[in-house]
Amino acid sequence: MVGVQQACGRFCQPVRAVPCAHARSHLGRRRHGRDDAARGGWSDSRAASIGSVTHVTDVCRWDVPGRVNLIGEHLDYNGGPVLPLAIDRSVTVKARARDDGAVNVWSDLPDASKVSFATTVQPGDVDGWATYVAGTIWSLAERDLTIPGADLVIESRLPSGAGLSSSAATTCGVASALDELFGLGLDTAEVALVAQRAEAGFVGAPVGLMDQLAVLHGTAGHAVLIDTAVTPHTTRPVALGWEADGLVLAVIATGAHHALADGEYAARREECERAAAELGLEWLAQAGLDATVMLADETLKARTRHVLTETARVRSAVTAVGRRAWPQLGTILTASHASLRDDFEVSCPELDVAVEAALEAGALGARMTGGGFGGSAIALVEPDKVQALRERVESRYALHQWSRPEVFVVHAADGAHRVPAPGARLDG
Ligand code: GAF
Repeated sequence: MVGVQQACGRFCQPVRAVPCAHARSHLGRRRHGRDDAARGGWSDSRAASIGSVTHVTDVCRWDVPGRVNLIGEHLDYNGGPVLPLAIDRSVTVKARARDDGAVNVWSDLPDASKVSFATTVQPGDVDGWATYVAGTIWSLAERDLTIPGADLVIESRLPSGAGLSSSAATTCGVASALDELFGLGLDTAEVALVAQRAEAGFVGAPVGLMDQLAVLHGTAGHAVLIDTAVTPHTTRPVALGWEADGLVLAVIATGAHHALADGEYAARREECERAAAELGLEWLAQAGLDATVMLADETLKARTRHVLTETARVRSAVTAVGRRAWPQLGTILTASHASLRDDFEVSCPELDVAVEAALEAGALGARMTGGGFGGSAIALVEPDKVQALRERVESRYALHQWSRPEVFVVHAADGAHRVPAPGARLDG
């Protein structure tokens, strides 16, 4: 077995790579047993002949949701707790095996034409939307899991660039579909690491693991509390009772540019790592309240202040959710936004105006969600105020001559799951 260094060296422990299909059969099966049927009980010799694709499901299909992060922003690479939820908007990945070393990808994204590349694709070979697909195939190959070839169709019901993790949905969906198609034997934790490595090593965004774990572990009606201080990260469902109490979670997709690969995300991460190193800590979220006094640099002080106060806010939010204390939760969400705007400096005018307008329209609380620099805000609000919220945000945006934002309600949904596909089996 070979150790594979994951994207974010200090963040992820090396994971065993699996050199060939028959050696993988002992590995943990994906949860829900959703993929077991499709593996069809290969014998070792058949599994070893993976390159000839003689006994695989013809077509498989995975549906993977996007996510919003309720709270705990920029903590997943700082060893803090995060509380995202999978949402009822998803990406579907359909996959069919090939055996000629080629990968063809189609998407229903606007202006996306077919993209083709070799299974030995390398960073820089593919541009645009297909980098997430190519990156996943590259990430699998890094683990000695080079696939023989595939045709893939990506269909998205997530607005792209909205900070709702269409990238994690795509990478996790591609990894899950190829895992099923070729019997790669990946468990859920490995799918998350393959997907994260695709973004960090191929796309160039050194992300944490929050999005991947959220879209894989989400359950309807629940958020996922993730502890990123431990490796592997632990996940726990947290029941969300606000809908029973007459509230909904609205998303305001600002339409503003959101590109984690731009360098700002990496810069924040580097600042946090520098602050932790100066404090002699493994994780910045472990710092005591005196940490900001001990740091000389004003920027590092501010970044640390966000990480410490946000960590405390996540814990308070979990308590508020448990007590169904919605006004208190709303106040915590709004305080999170102020911290991201003022101390972590990852907001932008479009997000700030969205949050202000949501509060003016009567939301209990609102904040940006995700990496920032554009993307989406969320608001906890009564259903009959959603239209007023939409109109308020639209009129504020019109004053700035910004393009019209999209406002919609989301519900906590199940994570990645296999969808029965009509494809026939090829039995060699
Ligand atoms: C992005 C990243 F992908 C996540 O890992 C996380 O860091 C988030 O930004 C900020 O909380 O979504």
